[in-house]
Amino acid sequence: MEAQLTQLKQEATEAIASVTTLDALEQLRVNYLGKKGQLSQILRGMGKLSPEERPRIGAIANEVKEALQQSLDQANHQLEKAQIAAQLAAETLDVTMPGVSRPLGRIHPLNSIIDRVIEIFLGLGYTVAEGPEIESDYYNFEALNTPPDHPARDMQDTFYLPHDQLLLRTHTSSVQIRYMEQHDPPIRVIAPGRVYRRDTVDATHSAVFHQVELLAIDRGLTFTDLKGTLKEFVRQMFGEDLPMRFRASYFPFTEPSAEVDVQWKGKWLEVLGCGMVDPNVLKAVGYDPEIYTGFAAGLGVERFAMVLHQFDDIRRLYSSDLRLLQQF
Ligand code: 2NL
Repeated sequence: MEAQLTQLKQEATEAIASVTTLDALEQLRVNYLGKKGQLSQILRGMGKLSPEERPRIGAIANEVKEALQQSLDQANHQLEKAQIAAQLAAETLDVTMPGVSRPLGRIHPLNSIIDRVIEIFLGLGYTVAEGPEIESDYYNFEALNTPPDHPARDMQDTFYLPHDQLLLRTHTSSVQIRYMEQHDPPIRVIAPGRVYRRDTVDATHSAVFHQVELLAIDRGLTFTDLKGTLKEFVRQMFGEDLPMRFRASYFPFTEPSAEVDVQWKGKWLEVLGCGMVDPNVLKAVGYDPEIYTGFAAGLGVERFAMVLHQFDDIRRLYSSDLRLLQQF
C-alpha cells in the first residue's frame, strides 16, 4: 500500500505539473482527491492492515494528500495568473489607432430658414399652425375670396386629384382658414409647409416648394402694424435694418396688397407678398369685418434661401449635393 501511495503521488504530481487549463486541473483533482478518486480507493484497503501498520500508512496517506493539494493549489494559482495575463494581452487597446469618423449632418438650408422664421415670429407672439396638404377647393380657394374663374384655379396651375374634387394646396393660407374657423380673434398665427403648383421645373420654379404665411387678426390692426411687423422680421432675418419698399400688388385674399423688396448688398430683392385681409375672407370664417381687421403675408422659402445664400438655381436645393449643402 505504501508503494501504491508513493506511485500515486509521483504520477499525480507529474500530471498536475503538465496541465495547461483550469478545467483539466479540476478533472485531475476529482480523479485523484475526489470522493471516488484514486486516493480514496487506495484508502479503502486500510481495513485489511494490521493495527500496528495503520497509523504509519495513515500518516503517509495524509502526507500524499497534503502534497497533492498543495500542487493543485499552486497549479491553480499559476493557471489563473496566466489566464488573466492572456486576457489583458488580448484586450490591449492601441490608442494610437485612427478613430472611426462619423461625418456630422446638419439642418437643410430650407428647414434652417423655416426654423429661423418660426423662431422670429414665436418671439413676436405668434403660434405655429399646420394642416393637410390635400385640400378641398373651399379651403384652398373659395374661403380665400378666389372666384371660380380666377386663373389660379385653372387646371394649368393647380394639381387636382382624380376623386372627390380634392387638390394639392397651392399655399398654406388654407391652414389659416382652418385655424380661424377653430379660434376666435385676436389671433397671431404662422403656417409653414409644403405647397404644390403645376409649374414646369426650371431655375426658378419647382412643382413642390415651401411657404411660410403669417396672419394677424385683431381690433384696429392697420397697414402700419403690417409694416412694423415685417420691418422687425427683416431686421432679425438679415441681422440689420435694411431699406424696404412696398410696391402695390394684387392678391385675391388681401386688399390692399403689396410686394415687399429689401435693399441688400446694393440690389433690390423681392422677398415676400402681403396685404390687409380682405373682408370677404373674414366673413367666410364668421369674423365680423366691422369689428376686426387683419394683415397677412407669405414668403417662398426657396426664394428666400436663394436670395440669402446667393445662388440662382432652385434645383440646387433638391439635389443633395454636399458641395452646396455644406456651405450653410
Ligand atoms: C406670396 C404672397 C401672401 C397671404 C399670402 C393670406 C392668408 C389669409 C388671408 C389673407 Cl388666411 N392672406 N395670405 C396674403 C398676401 C400674400 O403670399 O408671395 N407668397 C409666396
